[in-house]
Amino acid sequence: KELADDFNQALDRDELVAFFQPQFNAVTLDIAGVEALARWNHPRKGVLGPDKFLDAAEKLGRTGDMDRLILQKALFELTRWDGLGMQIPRVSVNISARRLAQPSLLTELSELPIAKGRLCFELLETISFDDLQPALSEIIPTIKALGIEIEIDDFGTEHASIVSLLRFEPRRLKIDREIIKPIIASPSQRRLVSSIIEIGRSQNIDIVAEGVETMEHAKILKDLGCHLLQGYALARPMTSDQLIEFCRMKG
Ligand code: G
Ligand code: G
Ligand code: MN
Ligand code: NA
Repeated sequence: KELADDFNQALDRDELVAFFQPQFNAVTLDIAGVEALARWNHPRKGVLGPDKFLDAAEKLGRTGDMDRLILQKALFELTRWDGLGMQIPRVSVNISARRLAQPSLLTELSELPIAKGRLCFELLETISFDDLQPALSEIIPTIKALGIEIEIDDFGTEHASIVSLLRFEPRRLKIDREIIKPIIASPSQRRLVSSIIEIGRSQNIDIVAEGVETMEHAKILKDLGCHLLQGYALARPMTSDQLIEFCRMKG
């Protein structure tokens, strides 16, 4: 409860930081992009993950403000990485239903100095299909027209129909880690992932696997034709400075 009260101050005191986790090309293992992940640098408790503050943010109605802040930080770092000559093709940020519903969103986005294809919005599968649906069918095309890519997050675990998802013509689908985890032991689970990749292929949509925790996962996913890999086996979420070092080491 105390933590929830503090969250407003976290935003006002600029205590939120963006961590970044690379997504890799499954074949070349080059960095294809990075996902920005919110962390709260709490003055007493240290670095906290979203499981500790997302509910509070939602309860206070400030998820949209948090998303705006993380987007600003992500774009600031992208410019910094470019300046250092790093090859980071794009940055992805998570977008909540609240952020999509902010009246100021499209104006704010249109003022961003962002090159086509270098920013991606990850939408939770759950966002798209309930109350926001009518508004979304206007907002999403406008976002795409600004050169921002759309990726469906946590694909396969929520209740969205595949038809309603594909209507938005996302650039990528990210398969949830609960689906990825069992692929080593379970042939049936491998076939499921293979089918999702096939759906993507038929619609010209790239597939991202998250929760790639071992190199064996990475190899199976590559062999199945999965395009992008994200997970602890390849890189953990890290600060921008750590990412800079990571890219230096990788050469
Ligand atoms: O690192 P991980 O524990 O970072 O994140 C857990 C979940 O929190 C992610 O799956 C994502 O859905 C959510 N999340 C992380 N960062 C953000 C953010 O900036 N905005 C929103 N809306 N959700 C986020
Ligand atoms: O929003 P999204 O669900 O895409 O955010 C990714 C989440 O997955 C973050 O919470 C991140 O910390 C977490 N994550 C990233 N790689 C791994 C992994 O290999 N295993 C597990 N269990 N979680 C991961
Ligand atoms: Mn995500
Ligand atoms: Na996810």
